[in-house]
Amino acid sequence: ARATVYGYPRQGGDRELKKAVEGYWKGRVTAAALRETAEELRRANWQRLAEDGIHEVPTGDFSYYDHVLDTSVMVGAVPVRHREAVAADALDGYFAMARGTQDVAPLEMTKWFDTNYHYLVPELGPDTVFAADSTKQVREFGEALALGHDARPVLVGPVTYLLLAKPAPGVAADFEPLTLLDRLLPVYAEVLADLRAAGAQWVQLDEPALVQDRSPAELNAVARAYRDLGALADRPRLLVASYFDRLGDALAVLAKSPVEGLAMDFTGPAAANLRDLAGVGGLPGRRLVAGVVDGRNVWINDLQQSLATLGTLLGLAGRVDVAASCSLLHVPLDLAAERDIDPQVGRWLAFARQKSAEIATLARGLARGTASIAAELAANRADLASRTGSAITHDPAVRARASAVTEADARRELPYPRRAVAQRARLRLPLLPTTTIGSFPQTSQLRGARADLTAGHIDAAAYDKRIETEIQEVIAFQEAAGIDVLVHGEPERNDMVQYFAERLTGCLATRHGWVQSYGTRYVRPPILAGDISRPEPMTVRWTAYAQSLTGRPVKGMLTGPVTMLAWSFVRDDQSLGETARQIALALRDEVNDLESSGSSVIQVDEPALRETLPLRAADRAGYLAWATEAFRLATGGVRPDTQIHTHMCYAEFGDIVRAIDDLDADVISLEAARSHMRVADELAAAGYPREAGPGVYDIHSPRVPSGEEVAALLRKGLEAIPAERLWVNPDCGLKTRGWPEVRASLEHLVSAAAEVRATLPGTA
Ligand code: THG
Ligand code: ZN
Repeated sequence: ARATVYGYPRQGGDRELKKAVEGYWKGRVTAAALRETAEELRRANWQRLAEDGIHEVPTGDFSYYDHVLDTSVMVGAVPVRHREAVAADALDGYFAMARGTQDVAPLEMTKWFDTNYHYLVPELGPDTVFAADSTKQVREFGEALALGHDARPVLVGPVTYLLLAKPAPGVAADFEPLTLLDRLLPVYAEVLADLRAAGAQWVQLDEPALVQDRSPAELNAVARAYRDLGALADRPRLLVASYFDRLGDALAVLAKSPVEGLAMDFTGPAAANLRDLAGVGGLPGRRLVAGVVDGRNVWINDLQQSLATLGTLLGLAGRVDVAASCSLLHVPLDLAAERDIDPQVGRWLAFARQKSAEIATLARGLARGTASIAAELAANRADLASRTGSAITHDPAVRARASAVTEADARRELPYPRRAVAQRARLRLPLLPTTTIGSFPQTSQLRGARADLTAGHIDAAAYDKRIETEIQEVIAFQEAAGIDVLVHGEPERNDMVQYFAERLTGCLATRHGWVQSYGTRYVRPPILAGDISRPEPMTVRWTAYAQSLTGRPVKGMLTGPVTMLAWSFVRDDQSLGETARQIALALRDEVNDLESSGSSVIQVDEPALRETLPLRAADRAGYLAWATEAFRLATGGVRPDTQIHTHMCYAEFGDIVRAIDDLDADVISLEAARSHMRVADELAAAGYPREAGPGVYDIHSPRVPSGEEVAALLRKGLEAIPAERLWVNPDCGLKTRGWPEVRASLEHLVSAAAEVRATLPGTA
């Protein structure tokens, strides 16, 4: 048995790639220097993999920005609007597709299945002409070969590539990119031949789209694709990889195809692949790469259990190799870089390097028998036992409280219509009230103050003073601008989940645990390691301070339980619903404390509610049940006249409007400016009965909207939502924007609200 992986963190131990690419954008790094950095990072990664015991390394998984964009380049799918830039300079053209330029918009970005990685969506149409460009794949494979590695190129498979694409601008919305399959396959054939000529024995084709519900027509396309590619004379052996869930109906299709191997996920819910594989009679005479080490979470593997799985699989395939369930792109690079993690918890954790070592150990155990890895198995057993028996993972007080939760806890005292009356009486807001989503610009002084505190250059008192000054300025601005419901601006927060994770018992922050979110942007997801509780209030001090400065309501601002979960590494030893409930109870205390300290409006953000929706339709109802319960549990303890807001980013709410209603929030703010208030229509069409603030100012652009534009959007909103229930707010938080544009935009927003308000019946 051999040890392998499908992909690896790209950024380097010190985010060298981010620095080089952003340096190139700023003109501080030459194209040659960027190429050199990239080559060195690839070399270092393959060396790490080899040192950690991986026999067959992946190539082509590296990317300056995104591997789906790289695939678009490989197949020649460059949108018309980017062709000029690409023709002028391939590298600059590549970045133009990724980020846009003064003149052209970038490709759209969206989530890579249910991970927190975002890819650039291919734009295709009936006129798309594909053309093979195997340069990058061949070069990187050649590099690994020259360094003496046994290497396997990894490509996004043709079916997944097409299923991830969308109709190009100007193409009919019902155009199905999959209809281009026959045009795309010859391009893949050419790339495969080039890789064969370069010496590749195997090529991996990633088809994660096959773990989602697929129609018979789509499954038919899979059959055709692999029949045709399989029939090619001049090609390497083909390994078709799937991950993130079970293959389901696609398994039988692939098992019947002439490919030489399958790579499958056997972790979590995908463990059902084991049963399904037996069901189709296994893969006699063929290669099975078994993803038994979770590639997207940070926990150590249960080696004994994995060996048992591998043992069963031995009887189902000609040859079994060992891998992580998916690319290691989704986990941080190296646990050894962490200095502050409690060693008690550290022994439960594995990042990319540690996972590679686990894979190597399992491959050895499979090849030479368990006796050959006796020491590793014993250490692993002890580490696992220390987790099961730990007071960190089992806090009796947290467990008792969570199991005592009743239905009534997750329900407000009065139904929404009666609360709305009580809130109107208490808040006395005008029609079309104005507010913002929570954060104000995070200036370089603020970030500097935080860095100074971390480095010990200033003490906590000096830092707090700095935050108070910032809050004073934010409150003064909002009062002067005439905003109705104010915020404190969140100057004390770095990242909206990290801030809370640092203050909750049972959560861990990392120092270097960067994971690529998109392009050169990274996050350090907190690790939800144990039972979660709140030792003391987390935000009350700043919200109460802000409220003390003004007579207008100041919104308390919290991150909701589903988003906390979605943007963290979660426990794999209990259900997500259980963890969500623990977080919800901690947040409930915070919500109640905010109310006691004088907050009449409290916002609990759930931007991740939609994006966490399970990949398979059958799993969605169960998810939405615990997700909405967690939100209601967090917010259900306040008085009827305390107004609960929530906020979600991104469009496409259509399929969860019912769930949004189930949150039982009083007011929701949503992103809408770019889609010209389509969300308002969607809410209205679904009969959404509550107050809503579809965003009227697109904060993703530095552009300042005119008062006229905002007023026009508001009038559009009024066609769908009555004035008594319509709020006026930007699309999202303002922390990434600069003060000058925020000042002007919010002034326009307030004046537009006043203008439209004056035209409403009964207000003249
Ligand atoms: N926080 C967390 N996860 C997230 C988001 C978040 N996942 C989804 C979405 N938001 C991703 N969006 C971003 C936006 C900006 C950045 C990262 C992800 C970003 N990162 C800085 C960088 O790479 O330079 C580093 C930020 C830091 O210092 O912590 O700008 O909001 N958890
Ligand atoms: Zn948002």
